[in-house]
Amino acid sequence: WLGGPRYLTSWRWSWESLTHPVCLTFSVFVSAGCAVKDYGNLVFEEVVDDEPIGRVKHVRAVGSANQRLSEAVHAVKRDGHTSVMLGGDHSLAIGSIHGHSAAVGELSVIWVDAHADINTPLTSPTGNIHGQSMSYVLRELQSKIPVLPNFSWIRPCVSAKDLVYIGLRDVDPEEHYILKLLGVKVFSMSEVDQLGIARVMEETCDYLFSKVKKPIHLSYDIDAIDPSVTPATGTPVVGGLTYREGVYITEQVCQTGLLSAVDMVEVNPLRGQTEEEVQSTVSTAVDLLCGCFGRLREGNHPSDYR
Ligand code: DIR
Ligand code: MN
Ligand code: MN
Ligand code: MN
Repeated sequence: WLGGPRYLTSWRWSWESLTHPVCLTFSVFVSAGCAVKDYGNLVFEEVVDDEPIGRVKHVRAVGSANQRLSEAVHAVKRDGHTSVMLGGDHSLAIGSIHGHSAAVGELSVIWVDAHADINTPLTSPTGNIHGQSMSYVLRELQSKIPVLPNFSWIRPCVSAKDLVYIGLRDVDPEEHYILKLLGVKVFSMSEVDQLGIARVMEETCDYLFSKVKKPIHLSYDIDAIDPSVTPATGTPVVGGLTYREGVYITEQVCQTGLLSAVDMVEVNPLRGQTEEEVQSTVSTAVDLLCGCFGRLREGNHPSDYR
C-alpha cells in the first residue's frame, strides 16, 4: 500500500526522547513491504552555560541541534527519499524545513497543530522555541528576528503564501496579529467545524496548488488531535481533531503525490499518565504516518504497489 518504491527515511530526534514509537513505526512499515532506511538517531552535544536570551530558553542548544538536523534532512533528500522526522518537540521543524528546502527549493508547508508556533523570539510569552519555529523560516518575518547565537546559519526559505494551518485552537494575540498581517491561510477548529474536514482538505489543496505544484512539507504536531485520543504530549488543548479527521488529513496529503517530508512531533511518552494513554498516543502517531504513506481505510492489496 505504499504506492511505489518510496522510502521511509527517518531521523529520530531525541530532544524529548521518543523510543518505542520508533520501533513500532519501523516494524509496521517493514511488515507492509516498505523499504525503510533508518538513518539513526541524531546525537547532540551538551551545551553548557546556555543561559536564556531575553525570555528565550535553550537558544544555543536548539540552534546547533537544528543546524545538524538541517544538514541531515538535506542529505536524506539528496539520496532521493521521503524524509520522516520523528520528534521530539516542534522546534525541530526549523531544521527539518530548512534542510528540505535546501535540497528541493520552494516548498508548500502544511502545519497541523493546535498552536500556530509563529511567535518571534520577542513576542513569545513562554520563551519556548517550539512555539516559534515558523518565525525563523518565514521570509516575511526576517526583519523581526533578532540575532541569536547558533542561529546564523538559517536562511529564511518559506513564503507566507505557501503555508496552511489546520487545527488551530490556542493562538496567542501576537501570533493572531502576525497571521492576519501576513494573510496566512488558516483552517482553525472553527473552520473544521464549519466546513468539515473534507472541504478543508479540498480548499487546502486548491490554495496550495493553484499555480505551481511544490513538494509538500507536512509538519504534524500530535496535539492537533484531541487529547482524549493523544494525551501524551507537552501542551494538550481540548477541542481537537478526531482520530478520523486526523487520519483523513494524511490520506489526502498522500493522494496529492507531492509529499516530500513529514515531521511527527510532540509525541512524548513521558507525558502519559497511564500505559493506555501512551499506547493511544503512539498508535495514533503510527496510523497518521501510515496514512501519509498510502494505507487506506478501505483496505489495500498488492497491485497497489507500482
Ligand atoms: C505558546 C504555546 N503559543 C508559545 N505554544 C505551544 O509557547 O508560544 N506550541 N505550546 O507548541
Ligand atoms: Mn507545534
Ligand atoms: Mn502544538
Ligand atoms: Mn509545542
